[in-house]
Order: sequence, then C-alpha cells, then structure tokens
Amino acid sequence: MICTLLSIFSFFSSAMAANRERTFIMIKPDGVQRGLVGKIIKKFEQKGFKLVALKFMWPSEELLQKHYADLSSKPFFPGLVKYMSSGPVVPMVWEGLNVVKTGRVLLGATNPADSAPGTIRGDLCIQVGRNICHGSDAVESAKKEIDLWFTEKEQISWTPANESWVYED
Ligand code: IDP
Ligand code: MG
Repeated sequence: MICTLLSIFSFFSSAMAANRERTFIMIKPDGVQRGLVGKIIKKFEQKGFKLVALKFMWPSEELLQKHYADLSSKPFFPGLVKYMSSGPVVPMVWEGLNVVKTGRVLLGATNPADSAPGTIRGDLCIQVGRNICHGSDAVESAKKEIDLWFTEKEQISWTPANESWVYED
C-alpha cells in the first residue's frame, strides 16, 4: 500500500518537475528596435509556456562575451558581441514541458534563410547576424544562461490560473 502510494507520488512529482523545465529566451537589440517585443512574447504565451522572469536592459560587452563564450573562436564573434551590445535587449525565462527544445522550434533555425515559415525567425527576419532572438540549446546551457542573466530572486515561481487547461497532470 505504502509502496503504491509512493510510486503514485513519485510519478506525479516527476511529471510536475518535467513541467517546470526552464529556458533562457532573449529578444536581441534588432528585435527591440523593430518593435517586435510583444509579438515574440506572444508566441511563447499563446503556446502555453509560463513567464517566470523578464527584464529590459542594455547588456555590457563583458556579459555578452560570457554568454557567447562557446563561440569565442568563431570569426563572427567580435561582430556578434558588437551587435548584441548595440542597444537594449529583453532577457526572459520561460517554463514548461520540454520548453528548451520547443522554444528552439518556436524561434526557428539559426539562419532565417532556413527557418520555417510560422517560426519567429522564419516570419520576422532575413539574415543570421540579425536574427532577433536567442534561445538556449540544451537544459544544461539553459541553467548556465539563466544564472548568468538573472538572480534567484528575479525568477518568480507561480501557478497560472489556466494551468489545468494546459496540462493533463
Ligand atoms: P543560436 O542562436 O540559434 O543558438 P548559435 O550557433 O549559438 O545559434 O550562434 C549564436 C548567434 O551567433 C546566432 O543566433 C547569430 O546571431 C550569430 N551567428 C551565428 N552564426 C553566424 C554567422 O555565420 N555570421 C554571423 N552571425 C552568426
Ligand atoms: Mg546558441
């Protein structure tokens, strides 16, 4: 009996943990300058993902060098840091089941020339160096990026009123 209760409990708690996966999404300076902030946020909201952190800030080159450290040897790295520090951005944390992978699907391929119509990049931009948004590529990198851009306190745990209409459990 106790074993059955424990296994039911662990089933529900692991399902709930899966629903609480988080990713780091950022509207880049071109997305802000082109007035696309609302449109990009709306895609994530309408999908059913939960916003847990958001701010508006002008990022330093130092922060961006850390954020894109994995790309530091690429020839486009200096231009990337210059572009990303050229104006304000909107960093965000979104939560939900498979949000890292699905978030990338919503953004579309890195190069807008290859992004499917219906995706954010597919519909709203043209060149890889002006692709308007960022999304973490794995759960581990999402954790790192969230910690780099947000404090614990800036991430708000809350239960949306419509949660049982988005998830079965
Ligand atoms: P991602 O943003 O889809 O994860 P990454 O390969 O991690 O793609 O590259 C990070 C960012 O660097 C891209 O979103 C894009 O802004 C920029 N970038 C990638 N490849 C190129 C390139 O060949 N030329 C210019 N910028 C690039
Ligand atoms: Mg990347």
